[in-house]
Formats: sequence, C-alpha cells, structure tokens
Amino acid sequence: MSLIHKGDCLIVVDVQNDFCPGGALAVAEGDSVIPVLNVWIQRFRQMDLPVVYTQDWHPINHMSFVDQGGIWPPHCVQHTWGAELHKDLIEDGAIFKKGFLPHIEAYSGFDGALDGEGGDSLNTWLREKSVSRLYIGGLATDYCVKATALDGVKNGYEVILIESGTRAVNLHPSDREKAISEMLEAGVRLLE
Ligand code: VGL
Ligand code: ZN
Repeated sequence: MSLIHKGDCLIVVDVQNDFCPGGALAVAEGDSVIPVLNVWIQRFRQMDLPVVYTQDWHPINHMSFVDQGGIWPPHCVQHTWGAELHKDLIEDGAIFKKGFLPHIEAYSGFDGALDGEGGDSLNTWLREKSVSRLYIGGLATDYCVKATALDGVKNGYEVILIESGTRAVNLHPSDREKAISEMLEAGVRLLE
C-alpha cells in the first residue's frame, strides 16, 4: 500500500454512466474501476486530503460527436443520465466539468472548470490547496486519464497512475499499452 500525505490529491476521471456498461460510449469493464477507486477515495478523505472528480460535459453539438465530424457517438451530454457520475462512486469532493465548449475537445481534466463554464481551473484550485502530487484513476486510460496525467506532469506535479483503477477504450487493441508507455516516458509513476 502506498503512503499518502499532505500535498497529495486524488483525481477521479470521468467515472460517468456513458463510459460504463450500458452507456453510449461504454468502456469494457468500465464500472470495475469503482470499487478500486472507492477505497482510494475513502483513504484520502480519512486523512482529510482532497479528492476531485472530472466530468465530461458536452453540448449536443460537440465537435467530438460523429454528426459534427468527430470520432465519438454522442456521449456525456449535459444534464442527461449518461453524463452523471456513476451512482456507486463515492462522491466527496469538487467536480470539474470539461468539454462544454462546442468547438474544443478538452480530454484533460486540466481543461476543466469548477462546476462548469466560468469556474476556477483545476490547476488554480490545486495550487490554492498546495497540492504537489496527483494520484489519478478513472476512464478512459487512453484518452482523458492519459491527457490529465500528461498535463499534470507539464504543470509540475508528481503524477501516479492507479493502474487497477483505470480501463481503456481500446479503439485499437494496443491503445492501452501505448498510453501507458507514453505516460511512463513523460515521468508518470505506475501503481498496479
Ligand atoms: C473520453 C472519449 C471521449 C474519456 C471522453 O473520458 O476518456 N473519451 N470523451
Ligand atoms: Zn467526451
């Protein structure tokens, strides 16, 4: 078990209905990250350390949707069931919404704003809380988790990926592996 301490923050990426079985962009075994992440969420909260959640939050005309020329079926549309965080996930922290501008992709949690458009950026919030190290898990390994982890490194944080708390879309079967290599090369540490 890894030791967590002051300066650590847990980032739970996009554990939303649409990325879980039965959702519009279901990730295989997407919901299996929930029990793993719930343990981490409780560990962080017991030590009074911050947990933040990201939430993909698209307008119906988002550029990533196939009908707008993007590669994804419509998913995580604002105010729909698919956009809600999964009901089994323990929710105990700030929520950063992202992807709310029709013409900007925004895979990274660092593109998110507290409670949506106009809210504080994730980076501003983390700095205010004197966070220096990020533990990251959630969905999906090869998109939003990867983008958030890489931006974490770019913004000067130590980044640890909770691998058992992630699942990949795997549009191509090797995408998960490629994403993990990219993160490792950038300096992300892996926790099994
Ligand atoms: C995501 C595809 C499209 C993700 C979001 O959360 O990884 N993937 N939008
Ligand atoms: Zn999306």
